[in-house]
Amino acid sequence: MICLVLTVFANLFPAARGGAHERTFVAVKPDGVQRRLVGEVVRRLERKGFQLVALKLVQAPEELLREHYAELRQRPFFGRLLQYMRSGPVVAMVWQGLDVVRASRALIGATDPADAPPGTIRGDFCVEIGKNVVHGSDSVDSARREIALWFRADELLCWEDSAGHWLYE
Ligand code: DAT
Ligand code: MG
Repeated sequence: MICLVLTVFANLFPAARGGAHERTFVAVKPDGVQRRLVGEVVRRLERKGFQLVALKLVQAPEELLREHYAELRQRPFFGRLLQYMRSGPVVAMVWQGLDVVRASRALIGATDPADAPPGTIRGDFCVEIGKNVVHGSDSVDSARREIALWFRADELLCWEDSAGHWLYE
């Protein structure tokens, strides 16, 4: 109930979002699923201290992907990007925590794996921009849009984080 109130409040007042309740959308792309990297991605976000709010294996429909990547539709690689994202199931997730959007982008690394330092997911597990294993929202607003696109409200679970006391002052 408290969680529902917080979610409604955060959606009504975007400036109030954030803090330990900030959320982001992360997806293991088809290459990551095929290469058995789902556990690795989950492990890195978990051990950082973020809280898993939703997770599902999805064969993403083309319409969903067009919407998800709408801002890239004019780019020359758009067709290839859609084909790649439809080439197998993806693992869609929502993670929550302090500055989770920014911090998860840092854990993921630069878009082009060649620019992603070792220690990041893209730096450690891939070589090409067109097969870069994982997606993470780039802002709190994109996160909100992407979460709403990939998940129904009742798929986002609210559960007491017993580690929270040890993670947050
Ligand atoms: P990111 O996934 O780091 O947020 P983005 O939103 O700019 O990067 O692009 C979305 C995806 O599109 C990216 O993960 C891989 C693909 N992509 C981006 N730029 C590309 C390029 N120049 N050539 C091929 N694929 C590209
Ligand atoms: Mg992006």
